[in-house]
Amino acid sequence: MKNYLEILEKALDKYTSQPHSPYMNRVFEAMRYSLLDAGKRVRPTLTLMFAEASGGTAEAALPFAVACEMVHTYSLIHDDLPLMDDDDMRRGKDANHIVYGEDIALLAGDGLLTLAFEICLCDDAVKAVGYEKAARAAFILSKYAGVTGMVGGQCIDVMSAGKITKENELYEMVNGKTVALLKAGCIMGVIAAGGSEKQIKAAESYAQGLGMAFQIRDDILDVTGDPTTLGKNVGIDEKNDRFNYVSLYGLGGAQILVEQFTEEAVNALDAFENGTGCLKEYALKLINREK
Ligand code: GRG
Repeated sequence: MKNYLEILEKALDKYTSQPHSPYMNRVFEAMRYSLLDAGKRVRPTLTLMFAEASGGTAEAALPFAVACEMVHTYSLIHDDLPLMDDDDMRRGKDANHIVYGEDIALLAGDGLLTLAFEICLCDDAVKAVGYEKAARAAFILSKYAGVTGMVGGQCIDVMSAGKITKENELYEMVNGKTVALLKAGCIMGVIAAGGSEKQIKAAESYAQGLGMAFQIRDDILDVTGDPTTLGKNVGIDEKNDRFNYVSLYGLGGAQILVEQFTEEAVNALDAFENGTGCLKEYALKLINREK
């Protein structure tokens, strides 16, 4: 498998290194604190892999991969705030608001969210894929990150605290909170490469399966995981009285679901002619992830 991580780290650094005034230094520092050298980079890695599987290059898809990771990082910063999950550890270090205070953490999240769309439509992106594809990728990112996607999923979570007891409600929440942004990452890769509508649909199906598997594995790790390896606190769902796939099916049943959803993801790859080996390998690797 290519060293996608190295390419991504360099690009994330580059796109947050622009010159800025002394007044803005603090918020840029806070943005970079949560963004750089941290996280598994699952969403942007998928963007690059799908670009290659659709006959394009990882390089051309890089701005969109960066944008997706920025939106993801903003969501983590906001999610850790005392008015949301009130968590003090993220990506192996103090949460953003612990270091920078709640006001700057909020702004760092806002800064990453808006910069993401600037990058989707920046000169590099337009030169690489043209205005039309860049605009379509930005549309996809806003749609899946927004109120009918990730923000909507978070809304279900906030409003239903402790009250979700049915699988269909849980499924809807996970579809928003976790699956939606993974879909954006995968689809943007296909768009950047000029892939077909059939490939866009297949990327969406892959992300559907992978996203469900990813979240259910997350539920398992919230019980069995090691905080040092995970880089975040565990036992959060139990502490917050949250219903999840482990409370519904037990640890063994939940892991079976992880495997079934991963199989669905892998089956969706038939729509691509080449370069799906790494996407298959990646999905299978996540089945037993410990972080
Ligand atoms: C809009 C405020 C707001 C929040 C959005 C995504 C989200 C909702 C909250 C984050 C908390 C959470 C547990 C979300 C589920 C998705 C998930 C498993 C996130 C963690 O993703 P990883 O494991 O994290 O890819 P790293 O740090 O590796 O990037």
